[in-house]
Amino acid sequence: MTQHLRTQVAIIGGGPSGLLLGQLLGLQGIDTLILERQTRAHVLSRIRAGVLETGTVDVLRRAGCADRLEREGFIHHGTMISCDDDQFRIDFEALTGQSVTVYGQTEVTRDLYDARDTLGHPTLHEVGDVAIHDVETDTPAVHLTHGGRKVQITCDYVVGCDGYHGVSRQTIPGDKRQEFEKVYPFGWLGVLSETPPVEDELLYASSARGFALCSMRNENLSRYYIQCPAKTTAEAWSDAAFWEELQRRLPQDVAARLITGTTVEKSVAQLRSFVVEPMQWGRLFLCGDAAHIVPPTGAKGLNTAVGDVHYLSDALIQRYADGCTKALEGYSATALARVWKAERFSWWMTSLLHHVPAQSSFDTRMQTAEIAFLRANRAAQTVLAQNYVGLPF
Ligand code: FAS
Ligand code: PHB
Repeated sequence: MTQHLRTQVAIIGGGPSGLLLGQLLGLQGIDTLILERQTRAHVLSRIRAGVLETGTVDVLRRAGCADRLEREGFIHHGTMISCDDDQFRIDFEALTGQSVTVYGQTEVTRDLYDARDTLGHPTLHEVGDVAIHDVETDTPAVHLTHGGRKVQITCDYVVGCDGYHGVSRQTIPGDKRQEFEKVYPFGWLGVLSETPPVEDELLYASSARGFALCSMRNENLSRYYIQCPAKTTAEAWSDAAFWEELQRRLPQDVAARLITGTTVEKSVAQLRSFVVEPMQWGRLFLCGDAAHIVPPTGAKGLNTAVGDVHYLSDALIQRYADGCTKALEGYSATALARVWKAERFSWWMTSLLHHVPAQSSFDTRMQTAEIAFLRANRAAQTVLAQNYVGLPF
């Protein structure tokens, strides 16, 4: 027995991209149906991004989902950068007049789910066998299984918000899509610890032993990362080994102040840069990690996803308001213009601060010289600050 459903916009993926798109469209009376492979609890168990650009906060405010963020988020007016024992600050406020907000992606996703509950639009969790059909017609469809039944959804548009491993990108014919990828020869080993952050702001540390990042979620929950070999597993690292390696990559005065403790989460993220072109095909549109991936060094993953949702939601709202499809037809070009700038910045920050295992002594000198130039040059610091706080939509 097949269940037949109808909606205006079918959204595949109930992560931040899908939930935010559903919220912005729903507030304008546009029907959406979100299809999520995992349980809600599983989605909310993920520990990912931590830094929100100014523009991201503005979009969340427009979506009516920024109340808790404004109460509990931490405004950061700058960030620290260190090279071995030397450190300096990039003053976002002085250089750009803007700041960033530290507020975990997990909390953003929780707020978006709560908002969807209030909106009352449907989300199907634990769906399977999602397949997208007829996107080159005016009547696209999504077929899936849910609760042991076959489900067929007819809709006006399909939006793939299903991340890097989702199905939507593959729906664009192989000879019509172009993929750009760089896989980095290292990963990030990240921990959450119920300890006070070592600094009031983030610290991006470059050292001969490799990269480290000191971040946080609140005054008693810290987020730390160290660059690790690509094939490392979290299980291979004891807490003691992690803390010792982190301290060896930080300036000595910072390492001396580090408060260690039992980690409550430990995971390894592989690092890659990836973009697919185009980000639309017929009545299928891609948002977020379904279309692009960045190494987390520049804190651009979630923020670039929000940029896509900003453009696509505006285009769909216009189409349903007055039938004009001009912005919809131009979505991919508009979104990619901002995506590639985020890709460049993320690649640049990653190349600057990480030591590739087999890099030459000349490459190491180039990194040292670039960090020294950044330390001393206001124009160079302004370029980093403008990209970090977020380029305009
Ligand atoms: P997501 O991957 O978050 O969500 C996609 C959703 O689609 C998932 O819930 C998935 O279950 C679902 N899905 C997949 N296939 C499906 C199917 N066939 N049918 C139905 N549903 C399906 N960014 C930062 O800025 N800073 C960071 O520190 C950072 N750390 C990260 C660490 C890891 C391990 C990962 C994977 C990413 C990290 N990111 C980070 C990037 C991350 O934050 C993404 O940019 C963000 O999750 C993008 O959100 P979505 O586009 O919604 O994709
Ligand atoms: C985090 O807090 O998880 C975080 C912050 C900044 C980054 C990456 C991750 O660049």
